[in-house]
Amino acid sequence: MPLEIVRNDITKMAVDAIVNAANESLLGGGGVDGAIHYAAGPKLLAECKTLGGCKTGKAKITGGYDLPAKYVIHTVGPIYEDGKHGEKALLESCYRESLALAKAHNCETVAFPLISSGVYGYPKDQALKVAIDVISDFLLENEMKVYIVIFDKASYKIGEKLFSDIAEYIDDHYVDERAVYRRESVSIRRSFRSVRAPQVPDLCEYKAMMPTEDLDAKLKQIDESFSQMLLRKIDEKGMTDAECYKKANIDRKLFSKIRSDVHYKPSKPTAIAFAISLELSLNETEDMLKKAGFALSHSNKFDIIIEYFISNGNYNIFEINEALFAFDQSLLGA
Ligand code: AR6
Repeated sequence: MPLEIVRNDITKMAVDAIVNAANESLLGGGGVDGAIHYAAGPKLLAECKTLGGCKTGKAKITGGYDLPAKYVIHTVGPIYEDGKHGEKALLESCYRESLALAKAHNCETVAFPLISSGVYGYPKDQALKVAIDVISDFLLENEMKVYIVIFDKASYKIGEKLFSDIAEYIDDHYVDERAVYRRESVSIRRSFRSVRAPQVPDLCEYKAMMPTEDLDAKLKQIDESFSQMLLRKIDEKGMTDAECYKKANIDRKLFSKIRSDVHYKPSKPTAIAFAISLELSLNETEDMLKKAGFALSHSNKFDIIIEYFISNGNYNIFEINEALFAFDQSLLGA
């Protein structure tokens, strides 16, 4: 998954670069800045002293010293006043500048804290949205693995409205499937007693009833594997492979594996990620999942959240992942 949201202490991340939410002096402070300086040791401060500070919205890079990360990218987020003082543009710039520096230093893995969302007061849900938007735009054009590191669960909040809508949807749809199975099997037994088996037309009769091209296409699809269906759908949607796997938050290597192995069986989150990327309807999503041996169920919160987004026509994988994270579910992607 090129973009992943994880709960961790950023000083523990073994990545090429971690990003520091610093202040303009670059001489250390509290919050994540204090933690990074503490973990990196005094040589970090010594190097920072040579940099001549950093303007809000800009970024500078140093070594990582005693950290597991090779580099620290120091960026200065805006102090949030009321959202009308250019805070959003400055925060976007922090992510863009940091990513550009990481790219210039050939970093393959980068971890960000939620810049400005602590002492600087940027509302956490909005800070997260800015992070996700800028990083996902960047990943459409660049190969990199980026982590957004959330320090504590409380700092992670999807919009109240979205949260309560999803919670309501889960309440309405969550069922104990065993109870449904018992109910259904009773009614199936009853209907068996009262109804005679219907006369099923044979294949030739079906053929006569349907336009042959349609039927031939449908018959071919019965034996289609997951990989074949995926490639067919990519063509039908007029997408390129790269557009599809990037939108699915799947990395290129995994996509190549699926492309070259006609019998590849993806994990359920990966299969769903492709369905979301292709903007499949609920029925098509079910079809695609079946090819990989899965189904959507109403006894599973993960599935209901996916169903919620598909039925609302919201195919933004990053928003879906925010919601899955908020409900403690595993995320979509590889
Ligand atoms: N790992 C990951 N995230 C963390 C960690 C950690 N170890 N510690 C805190 N956070 P803040 P700002 C989260 O206040 O708002 C400093 O004094 C935290 O929960 O560190 O940009 C600087 O010197 C929050 O969500 O940075 C500046 O003066 C996020 O990191 C000023 O604070 C950012 O909180 C910058 O303020």
